[in-house]
Amino acid sequence: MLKQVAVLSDVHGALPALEAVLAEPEVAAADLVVVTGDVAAGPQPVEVLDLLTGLGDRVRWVRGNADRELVQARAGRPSEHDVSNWAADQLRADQVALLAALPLTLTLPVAGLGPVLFCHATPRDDEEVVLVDSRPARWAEVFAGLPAQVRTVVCGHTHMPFTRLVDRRLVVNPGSVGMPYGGPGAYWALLGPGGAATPYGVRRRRGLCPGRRRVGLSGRRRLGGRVPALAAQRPRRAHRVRPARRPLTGHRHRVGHRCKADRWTRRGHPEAEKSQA
Ligand SMILES: [Mn+2]
Repeated sequence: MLKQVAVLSDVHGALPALEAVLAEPEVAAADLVVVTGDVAAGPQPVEVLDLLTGLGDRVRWVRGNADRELVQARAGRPSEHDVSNWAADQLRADQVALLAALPLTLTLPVAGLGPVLFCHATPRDDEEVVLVDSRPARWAEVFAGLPAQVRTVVCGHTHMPFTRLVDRRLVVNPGSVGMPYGGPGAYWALLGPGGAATPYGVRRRRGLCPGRRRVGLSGRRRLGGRVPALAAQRPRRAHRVRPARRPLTGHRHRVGHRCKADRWTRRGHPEAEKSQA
């Protein structure tokens, strides 16, 4: 049974952001780091994969759609994203083999949560989109094949951090380490009781963003069957605003990468519109 699991999603080849998150004391102290996909498609694919593989069995991996696209690009099927084709060309053969062998999902026991399923987009697909305000029927459809004992699902892909109770499950999206949605900062999540003030947190990294905000469930007991306050939707400023260093979002514009989730959310995703109707 794991006590603390740090979840890092959607690193997208952003080495400084990954280094910053790995240096967070709670991440360094976690029993395990789970990387939930889209690790390498970005500006520093080789360095990011080398840093994570260097951590050995402290890291467990799940495949994202962008990781799959790198493998496909190397097999002669180019991605629609130029940055993915560029990143695929940079990778060593052993790194392509690593990405090709990644599983779609991973289930691990975490203290206080039981078996936790980790995936990139959904448990059944690496690129379909569910959002914090997707309808309950949509979530039920997406989770239809899950074992009943899986009460917690962690997914990434949309780069939008949230927690939600739906389909009798706790759903956690840690947001993105390397390509944050909505503002600068590297987002990650910590699962499990004890340690920090929150048993589960989604944070912005101090020093890489204008301020540090802490959002998440507000108490350990809240994971034990009570409905958690969805504080993630109402970020509360926990520290004074500090001057920004170079925002991490800059790399997105330089390399011209824009994932599907980004396009959808920018102009209003059909799923979001439906759920608001
Ligand atoms: Mn992504």
